[in-house]
Amino acid sequence: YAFTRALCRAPARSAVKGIRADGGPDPDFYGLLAEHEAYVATLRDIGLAVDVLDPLDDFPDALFTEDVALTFPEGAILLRPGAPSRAGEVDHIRAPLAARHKRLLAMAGPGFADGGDILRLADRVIIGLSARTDRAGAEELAGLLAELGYRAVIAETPPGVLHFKTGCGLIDERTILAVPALAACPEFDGLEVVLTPPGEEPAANILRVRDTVLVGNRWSATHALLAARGLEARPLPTDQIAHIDAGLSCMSLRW
Ligand code: CIR
Repeated sequence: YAFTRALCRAPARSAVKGIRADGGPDPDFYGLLAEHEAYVATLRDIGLAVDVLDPLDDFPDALFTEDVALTFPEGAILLRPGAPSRAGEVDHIRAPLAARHKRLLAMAGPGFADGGDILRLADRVIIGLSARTDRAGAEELAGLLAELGYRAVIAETPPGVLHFKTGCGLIDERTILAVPALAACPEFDGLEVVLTPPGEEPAANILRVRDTVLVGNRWSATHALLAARGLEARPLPTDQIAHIDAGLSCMSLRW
């Protein structure tokens, strides 16, 4: 999480039609825009150089740049997002990543993987299987990660959780915040697992950036828990992006 750069994409008007599992109401466009702007401003305030790509009206979910690629100081990997409506987003992130990374690898398929299912730890990368990331995709990705020097392990995402990181996020190198359904995840071996406070399961998608942890502003018990551990926790609004099943990690690629 010692990032220096991030790549985001401004929400298109079509973002209000982004995918949601529960068929709930559309978010408010201006509210969504404000949440995205607050997020970008916060990353910049923490010290990251953030580039914001132009909105893509044909791809409502394209503001969630995290899902279409993985980025590391050593290079980037283009993924194959598991939702058919998101597959075309990859073509639009290829050139921006090629301009910013010396090495650009790409999944060839036939499997799928979403960046929201990938959690990078100090010594390994967890790939969570989900409705978006299948075993063939996870195995291909593990091979590409090895080319960049990263060891991967494959984990299960609990049923009903969209992405692996919908249910967990890094507090620090040795500590993870997770929903109770992930408490016994074997791939968390060697880490301290801190559970989300009751009723605050959606808070699990925190984002550690340098010395700061971004947390949804609705989750006061989670904020208190992080602050009690001596962390600088910054609350950010996420109510509108939550309408389309997103949280804080989804809105950027970081390296
Ligand atoms: C989707 O279903 O793909 C978007 N509506 C939300 C993506 C959230 N991304 C993430 O958790 N990394």
